Amino acid sequence: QNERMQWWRDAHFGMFIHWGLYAKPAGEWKGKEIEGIGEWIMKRAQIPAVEYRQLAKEFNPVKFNAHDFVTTAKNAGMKYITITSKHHDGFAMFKSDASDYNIVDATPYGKDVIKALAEECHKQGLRICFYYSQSRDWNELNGLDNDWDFPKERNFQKYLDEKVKPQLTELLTNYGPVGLIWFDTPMSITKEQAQSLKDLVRKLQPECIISGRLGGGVETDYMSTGDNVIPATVVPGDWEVPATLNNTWGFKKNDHHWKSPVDLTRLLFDITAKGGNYLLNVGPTAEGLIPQESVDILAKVGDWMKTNSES
Ligand code: JFZ
Repeated sequence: QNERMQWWRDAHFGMFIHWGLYAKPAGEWKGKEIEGIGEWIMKRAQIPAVEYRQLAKEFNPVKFNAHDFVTTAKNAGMKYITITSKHHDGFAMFKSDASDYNIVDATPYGKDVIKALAEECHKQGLRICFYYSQSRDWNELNGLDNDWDFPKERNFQKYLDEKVKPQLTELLTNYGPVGLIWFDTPMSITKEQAQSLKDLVRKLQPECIISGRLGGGVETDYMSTGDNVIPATVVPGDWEVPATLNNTWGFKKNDHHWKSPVDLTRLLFDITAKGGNYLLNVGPTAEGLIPQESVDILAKVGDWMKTNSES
């Protein structure tokens, strides 16, 4: 446990990346602005899965450059990157044999961005980590939480066996050493089901950390606070604050509510002083760019830390 956690405790600061098909509508569906966080647009607008899937046919992030992503993180002082390998919409940002609803098989782009990012992280000395939505999957008959397309009766175990476990196996086999798996919104996962996911991660990569949102009451390696929630006092143990730079995780073209570099620097010190890690999010566009505002803000956070730690 201690050995597995050491790099993470030393890291303090990481980059969260929410990137997927939802970057294409960017908060707007059929000319209407959809309220709420960008990556939830499918549910918020109750978009039928057959319709949402069409987004893949237009997803072509030709401006994506793994080197730029990792450099942006590194210059901000971040030591790890946690990227959405599959969010609640069910679309995999990596090549998957378990489901052809993935960036290589279903888009004109046809390249595995997770692979490019993992390789670049290994090269630049950052840890690559994967967010994976294990319960919610709005694209699958047997995944949880799509009640506008699919009947209430579902075989969640079948979804776990046929999609989640094979994809976790791919993620933990094809991309070298993985820093951690960030599970999310466990919903009705049972203890046995959660334990079987934990066992799988441990079997494939014993050094891989497991985040706090696995579910089923199963013990994980560290706790996540509520999103953007900072505890009032020093908290013992290992914990992390996942936080947004504006008011969304996934890209929304009309969200310009950016936090200032000085506020972010204060938050970073506040969190680390209380013993936690700060996982700060960027939401790349459908073209594959981290929004310029985010890049500029992170550069200033990095500058601030550098100038104040020298001399
Ligand atoms: C989840 C996701 O639904 C969301 O899209 C995003 O990925 C975020 C990082 O995680 O949302 C949550 C999950 C847990 C809490 C709040 C939002 N929580 O425990 O307070």
